[in-house]
Amino acid sequence: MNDTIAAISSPSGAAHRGVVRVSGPRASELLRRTVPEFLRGCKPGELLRGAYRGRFRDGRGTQPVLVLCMPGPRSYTREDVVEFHLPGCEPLLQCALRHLLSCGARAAVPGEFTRRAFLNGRIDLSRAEGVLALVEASDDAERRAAIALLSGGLGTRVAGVRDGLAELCSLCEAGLDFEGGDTGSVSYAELETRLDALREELCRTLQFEVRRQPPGALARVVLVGEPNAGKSTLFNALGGENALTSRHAGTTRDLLFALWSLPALAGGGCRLCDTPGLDVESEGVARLAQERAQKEVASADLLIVVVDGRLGFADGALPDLPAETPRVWVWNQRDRAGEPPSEDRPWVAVSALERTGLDALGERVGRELASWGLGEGPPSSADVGRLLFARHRRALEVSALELSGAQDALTRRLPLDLVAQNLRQGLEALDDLEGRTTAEDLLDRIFSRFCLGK
Ligand SMILES: Nc1nc2c(ncn2[C@@H]2O[C@H](COP(=O)(O)OP(=O)(O)OP(=O)(O)O)[C@@H](O)[C@H]2O)c(=O)[nH]1
Ligand SMILES: [Mg+2]
Repeated sequence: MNDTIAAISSPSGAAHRGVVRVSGPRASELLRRTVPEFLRGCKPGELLRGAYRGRFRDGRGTQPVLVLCMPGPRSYTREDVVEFHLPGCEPLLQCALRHLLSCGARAAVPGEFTRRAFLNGRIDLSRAEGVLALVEASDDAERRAAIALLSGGLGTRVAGVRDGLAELCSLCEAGLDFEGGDTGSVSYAELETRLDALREELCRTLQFEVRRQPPGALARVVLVGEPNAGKSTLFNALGGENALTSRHAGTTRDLLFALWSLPALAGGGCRLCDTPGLDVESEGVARLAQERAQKEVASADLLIVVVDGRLGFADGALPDLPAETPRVWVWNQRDRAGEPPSEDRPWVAVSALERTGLDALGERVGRELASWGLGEGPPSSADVGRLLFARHRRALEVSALELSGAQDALTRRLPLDLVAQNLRQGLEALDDLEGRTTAEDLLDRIFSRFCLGK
């Protein structure tokens, strides 16, 4: 990062003003060469904070310019930053940029200013993503979500959990030297209490992330089937939820939503909806529940038809489903129903209760959605913000899962090194979220989606 980058950072097209932005150690030198009058009294390399008017020399002629000088580290990138505000005419801005490049700047790649801000510790990754999401927000919900990211809301919430987790981890690791049952300075019970609190906070954060997903952002996948087929059990298994299930038909009354991670999809997953069992005959409240379910079914991108394998599927058992909506057939309860008759439908056999066959189901659904162009392919700019949120959610989910593992190990009084291992992994997932340990190629992917000059 010891070179100096430059790019036009205003949107293309005619405007009153356009901005060429420069960041790096040679910013003041470039300023001296293009607008010499300001720096006359300054030492070489010195840059004084402020805004100045003058004339920009682009090698051919001069243009009126407003220069904003922001010496590092109190600048967006923490480097010396100079912005040239010029008349907003594209050829003129291009000419100014070319001149800066000929004077020794390098053309910035998309997102490079924000990447520098991140690498120099000015912002964490979720805030960097907030910048991107804000630039690309296409409606008010997205804009609000982006601002929440940008203001570091997620980072702050996660930082608390992270610190607590790091402390817990070192307590466990310190206790490793003690013999069976004894954890040294703290008891198992105390570790449990602390872990409980952290896990709860993490789950709240996760819930918050789920709720602020822009509606309609992800492909909508709806679970349908007869009452008691095991939809809610499957919903819980796929979406990590805790919806009510029971052996009585008619347990689910309302629509329930969760996010189902499908890494194969560019969007990172889909929105999964659990519905009341579809029943041809129903009245009263049950009738109202049916109507809601039907509405959701009508607007679904894909239906997962859940069938209790012991009963099989009989035509006419379900009200008509929209013929054009793609669907995946699930043969549930295979642990007690056995495998499906292979010839009748392209079944995916699962046991929602024992959580088997779920990967195959995810793969089938992902493939199906992709083949309809849903959540697949190079993401459109509007999809990008969603992808970022999906990344946050996955990191939170992984972390929550590891904490459950740790909790389980504590409850069973397993050796502390096992507990510590889970905690470490939970911690690493959170570090990924903040970008502390994020791999270079993920950073490339994230920042390459920014537009030039940001
Ligand atoms: N053995 C076994 N039992 C299952 C499986 N899936 C669901 N069950 C059981 O089947 C019963 C019904 O499951 P639910 O998930 O509540 O079914 P549902 O389709 O949501 O039912 P409604 O909400 O009433 O429409 C529960 O007792 C579950 O534990 C499975 O794969 N194997
Ligand atoms: Mg249910």
